[in-house]
Parts: sequence; structure tokens; C-alpha cells
Amino acid sequence: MIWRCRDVTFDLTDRVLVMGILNVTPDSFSDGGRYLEPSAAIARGVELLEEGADLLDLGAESTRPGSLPVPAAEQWRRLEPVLRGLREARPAAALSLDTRVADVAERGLALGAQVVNDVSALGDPAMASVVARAGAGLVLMHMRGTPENMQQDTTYGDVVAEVAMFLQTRAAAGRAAGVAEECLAFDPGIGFGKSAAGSLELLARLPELRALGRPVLVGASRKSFLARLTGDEGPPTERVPASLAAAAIAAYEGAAILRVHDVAATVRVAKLALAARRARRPT
Ligand code: HH2
Repeated sequence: MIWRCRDVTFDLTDRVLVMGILNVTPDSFSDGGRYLEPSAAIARGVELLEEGADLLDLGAESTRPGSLPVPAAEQWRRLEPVLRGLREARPAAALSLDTRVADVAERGLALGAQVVNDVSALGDPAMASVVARAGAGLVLMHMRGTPENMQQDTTYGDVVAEVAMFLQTRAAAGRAAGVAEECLAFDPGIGFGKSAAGSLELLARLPELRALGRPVLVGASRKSFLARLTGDEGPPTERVPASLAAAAIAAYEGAAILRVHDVAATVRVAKLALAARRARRPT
């Protein structure tokens, strides 16, 4: 399966990509405040690439539960120097923009980013045409409500069926606005309006989402549902072992892209999971 992202085309038939998280924010739940200085963010981006990240996901807005939107001008103020710096330091690196705002996406694409990672799945009516014009990759993620209110109601009849239906509807809207099929990727939105059981079920039933025919991205890294299942009560770094297990399950069950904080370890996990996937008897 091909994922086309402007000048970069990933063949994901037999490959798992590791997407390194780089949050240029004061308040992200795990790395908030660490990379707000452009020089620190650029150095972290280079480090993630050296650890083996296939692409970097740059975010300037936390979307943790309860968070409020960050205005476009502020997002761009945070992102621009980091994008420019990374382009200069690592011209060949594939870069993704984690934003729900079409204006921010358009500016980032103009500086050469390859992917728009939209956790609102085209909530901004201008987003699809911005992505289509650039021929960029587009990650459509399922979220119920907004980050501010998404954990208020986490009950579903069939969480996988509801997520699949939502993703297909948003993909159709993207296609109608000119986004090429080969540019689309799907994400169940682990922790975005989900209970711990719901997030776990989405992981365990990933083949049903893979069957939709587009690469599936999974972002479970250091999220609180892991702590609810393991009993870890400390800071998000305590969730690293559980994150690696979640990455292994996701990759084994067919995820094509793993969005993670801990790149070096996940690269190894992905290799093993992919080898196990290959060794499986066809069902
Ligand atoms: N999770 C977060 C942010 N962006 N994008 C996709 N496609 N999938 C995800 O699961 C996802 C995402 C939240 O994690 P993080 O960026 O570490 O934290 P914060 O939102 O607090 O910045």
C-alpha cells in the first residue's frame, strides 16, 4: 500500500513507519515546555531522526483532554523557526504538521512539510483544499467532540464500527475536495473521547480498520489509558514500557505508522512486530 506525501512516497506494504513526536508547546502532557525554544526543538528533531524516525510530527497546540485551542498566529509563531531550522539541518527529512488549522497547514506546506496530521479530520472547512493543492499526505483522526469536552462521554455501542464509519465519511469529504486516495491515512484517535477499554479495543481490533484500505496510524505513546491498565501512577515517562507494548500490538495487528515519543526503542519494537507479522500464517 502506497502513502503519497508530496515528494515522498512511502511503500507501506511491508513496512512500519516510526513518526517522532516534537511538541513545540508549553503544555503538552508529556514533553510540554521542553522544546519551546526553537534551538531546543530543532536539536530534538535532529536527535529523533538520528534515532531512526521516518518522519517527525511537529505540533504547536496541545490536544490533551481539557485543553483549549491555540490561535493560528501563535501556532505559527512557535512552528515557523523550527520548521525552517529542521529544513536547513535535515533537508531530506519528512515533516508532518500536527494542526487542525488550515492556515497553519498552508504556511507549513509552503515551507516544504509533506504531511498534515489533522486530529479534527477536516474540522476546518478550508483544510481539504489546502492539502489537495499541495498533494500532501493527510492523516484523518477520529475524535468525539473537542479536546476540551471529549472525555465527557466515552460510551459507544461498537467503538470500532463508529470510528470506521466516521473515518470513511471524512475520507469521502477529503476526496470530494480533491485529496487523492493515495494521500490518505486513518487514525482511530487513541484516548480522544475513549475510555481505557475503548482505546484497548481499538488496538486489539485494528485489522478491522486496516481493512478500510488505507494506512493506519496509531498514537498510544505515554497516554493515560496505559496507566489505567497497568496501574502506573507516576509521570508519563513511567508509561514507556506499556507504550512499547502498545506499539508492538499495533504494529503486529497491522498499523503502518506509529506516532511515538520514544523513537529508538520503538524502531526496534517495530522491526520485531513486523517480522512476527510476516511469520504469521495467512488466515
Ligand atoms: N495524539 C496526540 C496528538 N496528536 N495525532 C494523531 N494523528 N494521533 C494521535 O493519537 C495524537 C495526535 C496527543 O499526544 P501528544 O502530542 O504527545 O500530546 P499533546 O496533545 O498534549 O501535545
